[in-house]
Amino acid sequence: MDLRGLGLLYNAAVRFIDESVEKGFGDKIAICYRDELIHYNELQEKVNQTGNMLRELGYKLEDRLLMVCHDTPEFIYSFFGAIKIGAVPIPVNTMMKPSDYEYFLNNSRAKGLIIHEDIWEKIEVYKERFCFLKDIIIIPDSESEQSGTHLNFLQLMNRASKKLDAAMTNKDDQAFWLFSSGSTGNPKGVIHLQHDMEYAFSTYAKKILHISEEDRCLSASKLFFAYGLGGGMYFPLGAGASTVLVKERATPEAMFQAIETYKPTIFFGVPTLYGAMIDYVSRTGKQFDLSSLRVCVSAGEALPKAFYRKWKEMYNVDILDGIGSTEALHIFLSNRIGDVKAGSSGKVVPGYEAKIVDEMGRELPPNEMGDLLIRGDSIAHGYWNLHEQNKKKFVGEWLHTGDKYYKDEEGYFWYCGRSDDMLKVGGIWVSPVEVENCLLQHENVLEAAVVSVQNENNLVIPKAYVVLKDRTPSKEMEDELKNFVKQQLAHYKYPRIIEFIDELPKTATGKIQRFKLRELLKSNSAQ
Ligand code: 3UK
Repeated sequence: MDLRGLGLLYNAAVRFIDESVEKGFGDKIAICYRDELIHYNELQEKVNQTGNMLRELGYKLEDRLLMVCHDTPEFIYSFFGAIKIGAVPIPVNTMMKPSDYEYFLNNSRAKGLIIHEDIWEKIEVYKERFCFLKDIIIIPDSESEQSGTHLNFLQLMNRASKKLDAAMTNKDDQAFWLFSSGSTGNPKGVIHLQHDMEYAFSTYAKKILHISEEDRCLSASKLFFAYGLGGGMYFPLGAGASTVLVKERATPEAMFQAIETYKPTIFFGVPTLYGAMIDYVSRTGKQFDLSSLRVCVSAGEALPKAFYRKWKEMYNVDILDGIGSTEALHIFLSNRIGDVKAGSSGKVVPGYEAKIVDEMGRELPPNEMGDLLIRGDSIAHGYWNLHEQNKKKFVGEWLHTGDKYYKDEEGYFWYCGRSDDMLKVGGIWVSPVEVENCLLQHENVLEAAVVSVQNENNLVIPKAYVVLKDRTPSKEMEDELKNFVKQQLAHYKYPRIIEFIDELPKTATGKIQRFKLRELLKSNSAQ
């Protein structure tokens, strides 16, 4: 009996992998990775083998697995293999510090960890602190390698059967979690359901990108980000298209090279990367052939108008700026091919609704700035174990994005900033509190406050105001503090600018008034 036919059962791995094979894409390329080309038939087999490996290890419906994986085919095998047996994969950022993984593991209570070998080597010393962890499954550089006392992903997977029946999940079962950063510094587990990827696919990917089996996608944003998960994985797989995976950091050079080698038709980047790519070309004078691209996407933070124009002039292709979030899963406001208002986030994506409200929740007329709320069926089930925050963030059918926006008379949305203190640096969240707490651990630092400043392209960089204990400010101290943060936290979080001051503005209760520092910045830049 085909249980899928009953209409009750739904499994995202069946939808994104098995159905692609059933639709006749079996001999088409699903994944390009280095010099490997993986066809849909083989992808299906590997996903089944991974699912069987996990089943044999005892994984069942609702069991969680943390994934700390680079962008390699094993990411995709693990993600869909777990989902197919009803287990819940939780891909997380590969650039974090050991204590962050301790938090992810203990907060999620994952029983299993699938991790690339080089990252495991960095966190192995902390393993006694992982309270709920049972299995450590290591992805080695090659199959023959020993993985010590731990499980070897490649050996176990290749031994497992290539046939696998999906678990009896339905559309509202948990499928996967992602972690999203909060202003208090603690990441929140965002629970996504089996139907969420299909919703984002059939709205944004189909109606805005018009993705088809002819396409080939390249995402600079890594797969563990909600943005990269769509662009680099379930958008192309859902359409019978191909994805290009790049394990290395998305530098301008690496991206130009990947575009020339694999000739993608859709490229997903963040504003800082577009800026760096434009800059790279003007600095080196090198020419690249980007003629395979039919559309580029930008998200993560607002795309400066100048980048849109310059890119169009250089490569004659549109960059579609769109806003998405981990909670919404993907992009819900976007510019369209042939309909771009540079500097805006575009219009509402079909399948979503948006409204801008005042503090009382009243909808505002055009051109008035307020809080952006959205509605649509890819919005997460909620945060894991955060009852109070859930009540504020997910209100009825509406998601409070935490962003300030206004809508113009033509229906285009214009980003005006965050309602909290969080910073988006290079498209990735940075919590000012976390960076401040780190600076405070330095023996010479008395007080610290981190705010965002804009660089010459209006992109956000973190700036720290620091009060030193009794040392006089110096360039050496500035460099020392920057290096100190780089060592303690993920690299991208360090303050690019440090200013030493005598005292920080505070409330009567001693809370740092970051808004006063921001005002100070504004008045300084106006002078
Ligand atoms: C900000 C933007 C202005 C905004 C994401 C595409 O960025 C993504 O998810 P995150 O959870 O962050 C969400 C927040 O980032 N933001 C994102 N895009 C834009 N601000 N213009 C933009 N184009 O504050 C939003 O609330 O990391 C992006 C797809 C999936 C995603 N998860």
